[in-house]
Amino acid sequence: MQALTRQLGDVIPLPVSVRPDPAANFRISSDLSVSAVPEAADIAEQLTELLRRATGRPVSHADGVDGSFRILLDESDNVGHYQTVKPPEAYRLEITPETVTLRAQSKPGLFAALQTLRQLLPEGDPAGEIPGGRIDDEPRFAYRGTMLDVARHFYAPEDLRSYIDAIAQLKINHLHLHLTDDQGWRLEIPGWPRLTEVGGGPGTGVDGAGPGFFTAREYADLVAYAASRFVTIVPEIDMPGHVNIVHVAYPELTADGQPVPPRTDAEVGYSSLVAGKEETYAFVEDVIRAVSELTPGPYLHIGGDEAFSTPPEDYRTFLRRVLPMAGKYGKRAIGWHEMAVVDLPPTAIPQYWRIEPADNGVARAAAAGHQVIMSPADRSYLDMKYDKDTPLGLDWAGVVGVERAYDWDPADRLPGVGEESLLGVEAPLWSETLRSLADVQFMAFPRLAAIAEIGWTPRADRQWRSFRARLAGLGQRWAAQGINFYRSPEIDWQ
Ligand code: TNX
Repeated sequence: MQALTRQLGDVIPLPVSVRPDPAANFRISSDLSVSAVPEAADIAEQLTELLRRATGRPVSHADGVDGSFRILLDESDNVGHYQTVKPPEAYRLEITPETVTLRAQSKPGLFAALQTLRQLLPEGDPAGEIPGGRIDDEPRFAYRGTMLDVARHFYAPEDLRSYIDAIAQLKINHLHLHLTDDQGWRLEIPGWPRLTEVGGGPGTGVDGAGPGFFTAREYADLVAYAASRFVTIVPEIDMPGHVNIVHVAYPELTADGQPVPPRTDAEVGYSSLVAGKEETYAFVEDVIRAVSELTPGPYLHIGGDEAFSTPPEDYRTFLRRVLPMAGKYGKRAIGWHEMAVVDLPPTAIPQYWRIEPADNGVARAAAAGHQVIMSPADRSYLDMKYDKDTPLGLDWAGVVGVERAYDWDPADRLPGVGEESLLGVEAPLWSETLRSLADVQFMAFPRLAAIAEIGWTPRADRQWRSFRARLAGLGQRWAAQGINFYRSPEIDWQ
């Protein structure tokens, strides 16, 4: 590892305001100490651990504001760059020769400051420097997400924890888990044990290659771990399509009550819950209640995509019954954009994934005041190949290189869905072709860094040339962390 001091702005996502002061570099010395307000003891612990690892030196704990690294919660100065009240992740990071100060009004801001600082640490150099100056920063969008499909292939909780650590460094703050699909059901639901006995058993997943499921306890632990990284879990139960495994486990829910065979191919659009059957809604309500109880975050994703074998009128009937159930159990419903064919409950959020800007009710929903999440497949789908030779992934939305993932804007994607309608941006990763955490990392990194910057950095400040140069530096950190990122030839990796 080179002992070069980073430039203060050498961070992804690029901060809103960077004021370097090269005369104010902080030199790593032998008496590093961390002090924090009591509310931020957990963040102090994470900082202490990072400093120990980066410098190889001991790091002590200091009381009050006496540390060389200080973590402060600050109520004053609450006028932000975009809003009159700052978003929770707003922070200031100040580096002088004597001290490094992380300051925010709330803990998400302190955590964001910590991620910025982490990218500025002289990793592996016990005598290095942290670049001097001041950063004032806050996100463009509240929702900066990524999705992982754990249905087509399951990943163990420890793999997900490692993935959460990696995405949180990019200030990604939502992890959408696609928990169910035709080939598998990955979350235990009380009263419906066969969902996971069958749907998480051997031979599930695409090609039968990805068995496994979360017990309710494991899921709750994962949600709590994500929260410690300021990541909100967004659980998805995909309905009314993508449900073959439900019918394998519970044939009484099929149209004629007859059993159906399990399927492990990657086809879509052939299965459907039965809209005209009362048992369907008893099942769905049990699932929505259980998932809502296990999930402290505000969102529940009900899927709604590619229901090609659900007659259109049945699709509407189904959604009109099911969408209000999310609200009944205290959640805001998110659904793939297809759901916008019905009048949505006021807080519901369509997630747009189309390639071409043809509308299907999303602009109408935005006009009615709904927030939208942008995930256009030809830019943000992490399962698309980087180029035609990429060994993993699909290409139905084209190939998506790093520049292509970076050089677009969510506010331009769909007429009628501008900045003010956007809750944020999400990069989905479907797992039909993936078999391991290493495969997930290979598809996600570096492109997730591009989506993270789109979600955070002011639009006018984003430039591919700058991003490309900063990405080369981040690659070094990924390598040091053992992250299996794709060394795209578009980047001059260091
Ligand atoms: C479409 S886009 C799907 C998924 C597939 C994915 C593969 C969307 C909401 N659904 O069922 O896994 O393509 O890229």
